[in-house]
Amino acid sequence: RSCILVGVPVQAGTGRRGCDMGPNAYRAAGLAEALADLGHGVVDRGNLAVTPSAVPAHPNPAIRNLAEVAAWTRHLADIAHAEAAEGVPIFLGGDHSLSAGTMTGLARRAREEGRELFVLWLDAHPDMHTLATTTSGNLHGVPMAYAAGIADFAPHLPAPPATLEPENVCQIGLRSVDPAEREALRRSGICVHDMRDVDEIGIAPLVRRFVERVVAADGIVHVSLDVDFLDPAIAPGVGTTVPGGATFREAHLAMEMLHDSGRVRSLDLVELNPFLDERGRTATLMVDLAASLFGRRVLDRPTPSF
Ligand code: DIR
Ligand code: MN
Ligand code: MN
Ligand code: MN
Repeated sequence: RSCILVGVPVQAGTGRRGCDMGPNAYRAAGLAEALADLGHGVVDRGNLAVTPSAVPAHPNPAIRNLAEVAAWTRHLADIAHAEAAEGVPIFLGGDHSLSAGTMTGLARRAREEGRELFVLWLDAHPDMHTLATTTSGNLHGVPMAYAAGIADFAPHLPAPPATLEPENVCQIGLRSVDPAEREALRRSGICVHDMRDVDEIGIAPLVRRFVERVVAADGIVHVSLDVDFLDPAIAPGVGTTVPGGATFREAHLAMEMLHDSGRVRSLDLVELNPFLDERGRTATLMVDLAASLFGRRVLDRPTPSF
C-alpha cells in the first residue's frame, strides 16, 4: 500500500494565519523522500481546495468561519473515504478542524470493510468543544466531539454518515482542557491521558495498552498528530503552544511502537504554522516523526510481542 499525501491548506479553524502553508512546508522538509527512502510508494495528490456555500447560522456568536469549515468537513470526508481504499492517506494540514472530515470518512470506510477504527489523538488539547460550548470560536477545537458523534452538529456541519466509537479513541498529551471539554470528556467514554499520565506512567505503557486494545479487536489505527503535542522548545511552529509537552524521544517512541503494531492505516499532521516556525525545524521534526511511524529505526529488531 502506497502513502498518499493529501494537502489540506485549511486555516479557517484557527485564530492565526499561516497554517495554509503547512502542506508545502512538509514537502520542503522532504516528507515524500523520507517515506520513499523507507521503501514506500508515495503519491502526492497536491493541495485540495473547497468552495464554501452558506450553512444555517448557529446562535453562538463566537463561532468563526463555519461555512468554510463545513465545506472542508464535507469534502474531506469524501476524500478520506476514497483514499483509504487506495492506500495509506497522510493528510497534511492545515489546522485540526480538518480531522472532523478525515475521521468521518475513515470511520465510514472502516465500517464498510467491517473493521473497527481506532484513533490515537496526540495533542495538548482534546478538541472536544461543541458549537454551543466553544468560547474562542476557533473550530479546530471541535473535531473530536464532532467525529465521536457526541453533539448534534447538524444542520450547521454535515452530519457524519458514520462516527467513531468513543471507547476506540485514546488521547495522549493533554494539558490544556477547557471546563466544558472536561465535562464532555467525562461523559464520552473517550480514553484520556494528560501529561501527568505521561510523566507518571510513561509513554510506552500508554501506547502499549492502546495497541493491545486495537489488536484484541483486530482493529486499524488512525493517528492524529497535532504539533502542539510536542514541547514548544522542540516544536515552536504552531499557534497554540502549551508548555510541558512531549519530548523528542517520547514522541519518536510513540511513533516507533505504533509502527511495530502494523495497524496504522492513516495519519493527520496538523497545526503546523510555518510562519511561526524557526527555519523549518518544526516541519522537519514532524517529517521525522512520520518517518518513525512508517518504519524508520536505528537498529533492526523483532516486532515486540504485545
Ligand atoms: C481552545 C484551544 N481549547 C479552543 N484549542 C485548540 O480554542 O477551543 N488549540 N485546539 O490548538
Ligand atoms: Mn488539536
Ligand atoms: Mn492542540
Ligand atoms: Mn489510553
